[in-house]
Amino acid sequence: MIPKSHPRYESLLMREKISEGVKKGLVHETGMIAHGRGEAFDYLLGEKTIPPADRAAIAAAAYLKNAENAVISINGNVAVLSARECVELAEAANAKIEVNLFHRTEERVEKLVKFIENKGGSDVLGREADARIPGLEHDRGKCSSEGIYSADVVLVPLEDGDRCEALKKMGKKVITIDLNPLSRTARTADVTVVDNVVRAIPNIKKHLLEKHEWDEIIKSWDNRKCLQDCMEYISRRLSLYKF
Ligand code: PTJ
Repeated sequence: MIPKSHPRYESLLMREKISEGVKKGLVHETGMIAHGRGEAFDYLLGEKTIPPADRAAIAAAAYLKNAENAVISINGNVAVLSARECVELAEAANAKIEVNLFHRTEERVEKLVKFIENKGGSDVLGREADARIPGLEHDRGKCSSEGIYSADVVLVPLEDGDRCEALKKMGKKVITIDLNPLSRTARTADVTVVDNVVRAIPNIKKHLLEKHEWDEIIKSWDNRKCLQDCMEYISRRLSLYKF
C-alpha cells in the first residue's frame, strides 16, 4: 500500500497498476519496460501536460469529432492505466473500443475485453479478429473488420512504429499518445500527443466537449511543428535546470 502522502504517489501508483497487471496476465511483461521508458520521458516533461501536448489534444479531439468511424485501440498498459477514461472518451466521441495487442494471445484479449467491460465498456471489439492489417506479420496484424479495419480515425496510445505505419498505409488518420517525441510512432502519426495516457485521455475528452473551430484546427494542424515544440520545451527545461 503506497501512502498518499508520498511525494511520488501518482507515479508509484502507476507502477503498482502495471505490476499488478502483469501478475493478472493483462499486461505483457515487456509492458514494464515500455512503462519505464515512458516514465523517463515524463520526468523530462515535468510530469504535466505541456502546452504543445495540450494543442495536440485539441487536434486529436478535432479528428475524433469529424470521424465517421473512430476506434480507440487498447493494449495491456493502456487498459490497466486508463480503461475507465478510455470508455468515457469513447462515449463522448461516439467511438468504438477494440482490444488490439502487439503480443497477442486469445487469452489476454479475452481478459482485457472483460476488464474493460468491468470498467463500463460495452460492445468491446477484439475477440473476433476477422480481418488483417496488411503488412503486419502473424498475430500482430489481426484486427476486427467492424473496428480498426474499417475505421477512418484510430487512436492508438503506446503504439509501435510498425503498426502506426501500416495503419497510415491503409489510409487512416492515426492519433497516438506517446511520451517519447522521438519514437517512430510519434513521427509517423497524424497527431501525436506527447503526454502520459493518464493525463492525455481525459484531456482529449475535455476538449471534445468544448466548442472549437474543428475544421480549421484540422486544416492548420502541423504535427512535425508540434514535435519540434515538444523537443524545444524539453531542451529549454533542461538547459535552465539549477542544482
Ligand atoms: O499489450 P501489448 O501486447 O499490445 O504490448 C504493449 C507494449 C506497450 C508492450 C508494446 O506496444 C510496446 O512494446 O511498445 P513500445 O514499442 O515499447 O512503445 C511504447 C511507447 O509508449 C514508448 O515510446 C514509451 O515512451 C511510451 N509510453 C510508455 N508508457 C506511457 C507511454 N506513453 C504515454 N503514456 C504512458 N503511460
